[in-house]
Amino acid sequence: MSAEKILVTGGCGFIGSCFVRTLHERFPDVEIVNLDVLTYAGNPENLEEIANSPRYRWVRGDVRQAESVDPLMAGADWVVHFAAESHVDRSTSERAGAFVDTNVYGTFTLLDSMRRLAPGARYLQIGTDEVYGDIPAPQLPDEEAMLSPSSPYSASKAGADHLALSFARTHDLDVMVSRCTNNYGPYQYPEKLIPLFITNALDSLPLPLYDGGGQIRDWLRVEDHCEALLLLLERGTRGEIYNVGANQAPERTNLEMTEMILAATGASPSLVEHRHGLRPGHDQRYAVSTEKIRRLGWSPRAEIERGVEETVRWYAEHRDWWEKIKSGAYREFYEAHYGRPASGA
Ligand code: NAD
Ligand code: TDX
Repeated sequence: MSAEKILVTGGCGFIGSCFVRTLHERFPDVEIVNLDVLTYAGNPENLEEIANSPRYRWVRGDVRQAESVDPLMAGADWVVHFAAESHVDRSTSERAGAFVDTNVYGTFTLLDSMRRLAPGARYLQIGTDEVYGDIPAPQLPDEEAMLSPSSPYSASKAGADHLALSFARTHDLDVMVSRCTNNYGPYQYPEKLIPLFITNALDSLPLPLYDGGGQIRDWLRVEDHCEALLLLLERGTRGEIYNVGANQAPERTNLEMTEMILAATGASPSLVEHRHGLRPGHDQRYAVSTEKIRRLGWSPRAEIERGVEETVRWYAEHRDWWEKIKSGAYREFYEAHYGRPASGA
């Protein structure tokens, strides 16, 4: 461990908050600064348990604004960039501009600040496997594969990856890019498939399964992702890209994931509601080769059935966390997108 100050962006979101909790637990001598503007997806409650720690500080500010980023950058040893617009369904509507703005320009602002104020820091760009696009089975793209993003979300993330790597080459910065598959676990905003279906199932509400449910995602527990990111910060090679994924065998379709959620919640299969046309350009399959990070010594620990059961238990025991979200501004997006109310409320 060679860092004394770590700047994390987007730490009030799903994966960022897991990463901050992990850092806080693992590194007792490190100062953690979390820059998060709190979009609809950001929630300081995700980090309530360390809110009063003298080693942790949340600063409400925008990664797109140098005046927010610069004061936090000085002295940073690691910069870990999670902040993003992250929901594909929101990027396929008129909301797409926010994705370009935050994911591309926000990444630029952060890198430019690091170039000026912390040129010796190690930077990790949190990317996604979606940049490789729709992958025919049984292919597993490695880090050299061509990028072929399908949605404005994944295109903006591909742009961010390229910017990060361009700063490594042009300005000789210590930059790495990770590209992870779909995460699941506690504190995930209930717009993504797993938390949406779990919370709807717990309330006996319909589960809107898109396009037949035959699509494949390589589900990874968020804690396993965070372990991979720590390993990269400690042992990764500068300038390199690393895929991260569970390599589920057998691969699971969305329908199979839905059945696991139904089994774990005890909800009725009749809740499944087949929907079409809600995800234009819907990718059939995501999958990546993870040989490179596995060679560094990482492998996922969580097994999927148990992971889903534990996740269901967490949402069942934390209704206060998600009921507040589902009765707030989230309702507007839900009603516009699915054409029905988000809850019985
Ligand atoms: P999330 O939507 O839960 O959280 C995003 C966080 O970023 C929020 O706290 C939000 O307030 C903050 N944020 C957004 N715009 C900001 C801005 N302009 N300035 C400061 N903060 C801002 O996202 P997540 O699911 O935790 O994803 C985190 C990162 O991981 C993203 O970069 C995403 O692309 C990537 N990723 C996610 C997954 C997944 O399955 N969720 C998989 C691979 C990669
Ligand atoms: O209501 C739904 N019904 C449904 O069938 C929703 C929200 C999703 N789906 C399907 C679409 C996808 O095939 O489930 C699959 C997963 O969808 P999401 O949870 O929205 O995730 P995905 O689009 O795969 O993207 C996620 O993983 C990669 C994250 O949102 C990204 O931030 C990450 O980069």
